[in-house]
Amino acid sequence: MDLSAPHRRLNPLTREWVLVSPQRTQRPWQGQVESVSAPAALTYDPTCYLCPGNPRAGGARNPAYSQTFVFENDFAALKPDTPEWESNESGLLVAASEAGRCRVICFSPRHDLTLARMPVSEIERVVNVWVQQFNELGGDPRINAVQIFENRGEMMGSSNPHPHGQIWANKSIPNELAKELTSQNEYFQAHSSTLLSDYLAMEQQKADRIVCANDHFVVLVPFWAVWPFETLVISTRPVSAIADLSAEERQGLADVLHRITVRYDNLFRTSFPYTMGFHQRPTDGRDYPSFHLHAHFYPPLLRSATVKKFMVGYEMLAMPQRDITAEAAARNLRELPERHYL
Ligand code: H2U
Ligand code: ZN
Repeated sequence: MDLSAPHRRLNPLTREWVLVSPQRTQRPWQGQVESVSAPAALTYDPTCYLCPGNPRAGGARNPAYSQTFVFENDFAALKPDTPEWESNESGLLVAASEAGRCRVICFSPRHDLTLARMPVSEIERVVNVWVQQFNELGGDPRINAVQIFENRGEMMGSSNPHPHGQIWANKSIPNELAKELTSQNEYFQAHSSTLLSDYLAMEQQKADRIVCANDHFVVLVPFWAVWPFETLVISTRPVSAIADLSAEERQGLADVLHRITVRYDNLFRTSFPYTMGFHQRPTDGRDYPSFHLHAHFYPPLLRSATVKKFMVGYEMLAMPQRDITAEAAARNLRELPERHYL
């Protein structure tokens, strides 16, 4: 096995391949350079639609909240009372109604903070809100999948620097979750252990792709990573949802979220953009012992605060590809300090 020559790696969660071309990191760069995103300077911005007490674009006004604040998305992509229908013309024109709910979660009243710049105790409050939202939305019989996520930074399409995330919760199982359900279920049938606990045990032995860890969570660059500094946050105990975590495990989650986001900011000394989100069991009331809770961080930056990876060309038409290996990315992240550069 020569991992310095071009090769493919398999993602066992999605069963998709990624092409790895380590020799290409030498090539010159004359492409697009993004502007550096400076952190917000104001603790309160009178024009921000997420700051406490301010009016939102939809006409509502935020309360003078002092910790976290959840509201129904004023421009929701899903509506709870969508009438049910299905249509199928010769298997070629296929459509179905989709019911659901969209919510926005403000992580902090402070406009200038980010997860990386919030104390662990405040991230823990965010974790507790996620748990409460998972239980509440998942408890609705019309909702079978609860997708918790954060788009961070303009580069990822976030509309506002105020620290916030979203939840889209809907009836049918979304594509990514469906792929992970199948693979984890088949693995569990064959091995009587979860795919991610066996994978984690292998990574803990090798240690070369682990970025940071505590007793309850491990952050690593997965063997099959597509994005340059992509990471996977895995619970050491195989639970299927954040709602199953003990109070101590929730603290552990807040701790690793703090540590990985600080490392990201320190990597290129910028407020690091990413999309992150949790994958959890469906909320259809069934048990999912094969499903292992985890979070994905998908950051777009490649080699500096201004050089972004684009998923174009061969990647759009054929398969994803990366130059920097998962091992090199993990080493970069691991060697960074856990104190914020600011
Ligand atoms: P993003 O930054 O990830 O786009 O999330 C912000 C969300 O906030 C977005 O989905 C909603 C948008 O619809 N929003 C409101 O619900 N009310 C507003 O006043 C502005 C934005
Ligand atoms: Zn704000």
